[in-house]
Amino acid sequence: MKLYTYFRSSASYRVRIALALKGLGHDVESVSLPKAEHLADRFRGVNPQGLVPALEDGGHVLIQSLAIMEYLEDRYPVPALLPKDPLERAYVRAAAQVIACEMHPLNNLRTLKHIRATYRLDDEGVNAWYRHWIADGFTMLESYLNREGRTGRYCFGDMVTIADCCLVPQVFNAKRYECDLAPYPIVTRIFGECMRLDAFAATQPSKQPDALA
Ligand SMILES: N[C@@H](CCC(=O)N[C@@H](CS)C(=O)NCC(=O)O)C(=O)O
Repeated sequence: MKLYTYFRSSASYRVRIALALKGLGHDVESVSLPKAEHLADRFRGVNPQGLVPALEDGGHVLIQSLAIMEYLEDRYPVPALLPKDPLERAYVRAAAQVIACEMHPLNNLRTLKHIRATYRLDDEGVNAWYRHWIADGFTMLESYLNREGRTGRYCFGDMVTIADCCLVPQVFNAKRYECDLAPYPIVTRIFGECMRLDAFAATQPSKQPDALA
């Protein structure tokens, strides 16, 4: 397997965690977002969307971190990152999608570049936008996790799932932009629990070879 990744990419971090949890060794190719390598023809040949991550397995290229994690779950089911019960699976997928589908796209690099250029925003304006959508998303996630009452050490009891694989990278992003996380005690507690696990700690942005390069 080969993972196309960038150390600061939270969508890539999700997949790095899932691969680590499942103990799946893989080659790594760094695709630098600041150098716009993701937009070059070479990488668009891998992922026409021009987004990281992408995962090659057995000559097939997979894109979209949620689809990649579901593929890994189907292909390499142990240890499981989704519960068996359909309602429980839907709960875990919903928590993952609040982050990956509602929060992340609004604060993605291309979105930030677009609002900066089109609406002539300065750093302060862009940061305000960023923090707004972090607060909006984490408020939604916190109240969902609270209402469902299914959390334990992690989003789903004491089982690590794809919801945790999404939650941790999003908290990293929020911390990078100095967002106030005090209003989200469940989210931050789960973050702390996950970071005690090697699969989350060893794959974090600052530990990646391209961060150290
Ligand atoms: N929904 C996609 C999002 C992928 C994505 O947006 N990746 C970001 C890095 S986290 C990226 O490549 N951004 C480049 C850009 O916005 O130009 C997924 O989950 O894989």
